[in-house]
Amino acid sequence: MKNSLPLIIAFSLTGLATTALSQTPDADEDEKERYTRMFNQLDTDGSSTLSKQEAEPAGLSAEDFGHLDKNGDGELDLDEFLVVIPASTQ
Ligand SMILES: [Ca+2]
Ligand SMILES: [Ca+2]
Repeated sequence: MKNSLPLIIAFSLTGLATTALSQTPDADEDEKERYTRMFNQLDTDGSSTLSKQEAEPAGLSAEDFGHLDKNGDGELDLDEFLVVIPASTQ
């Protein structure tokens, strides 16, 4: 008798293939990419959102977290996280 294998859902490494924007290096885009990479590194469980625990290593206090979590679902998605990018670094 053959067992049907249960589906293994592998969330690790969701290949977010961002197009390389190397031709027109935009400072803004560069920052965004850097923070996006940081976001992905912080997202240790690969849920595409940051829990409070995951955001902690980035230096976000629970209070900061609350401010950033605009929709109040207790997680930071990438859009919410990218708000931390300094508007202009002069
Ligand atoms: Ca996560
Ligand atoms: Ca949220």
